[in-house]
Amino acid sequence: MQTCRRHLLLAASALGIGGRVHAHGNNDHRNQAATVRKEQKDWGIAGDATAVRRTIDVRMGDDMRFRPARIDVRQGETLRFRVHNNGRVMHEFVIGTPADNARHAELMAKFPDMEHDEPYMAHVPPGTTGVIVWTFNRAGRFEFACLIAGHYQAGMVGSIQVRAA
Ligand SMILES: [Cu+2]
Repeated sequence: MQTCRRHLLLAASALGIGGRVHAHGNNDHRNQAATVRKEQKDWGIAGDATAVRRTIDVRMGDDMRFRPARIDVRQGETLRFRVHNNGRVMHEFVIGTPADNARHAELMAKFPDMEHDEPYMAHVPPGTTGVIVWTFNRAGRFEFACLIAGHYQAGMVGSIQVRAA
């Protein structure tokens, strides 16, 4: 138990999200994390539903692919992603820089039970749909990825190109 906690803390500090990585079954903390925090990230900031002008449906499958695999955005746009899991196993949709996602995926491979929840990610059980509203206020090339152990490594990654306004 002690070792497990230490690993989670290491994982949390490596992610720079101190205290927001929880062991499975810790529902109290998960509820707290459900409150959307607006924190500027390199790849944007949590968006308001009222600002949404475009909704993008993304499908995820057990073939470890996203459809579409590329999304083009104008800087300043707020998008609603409806993320459908058509597979039989859990998948997730996590927006980030390629470097952040790669680092995060490595941690998920080491600590498969690590829970994480942020406004730029959706964890989608089989046969269900997750929703994210995100504002792309910074231009650049970003990614969406499934960071579940083995999925990212199998190529479950898509690209987001945000064109400068
Ligand atoms: Cu997946």
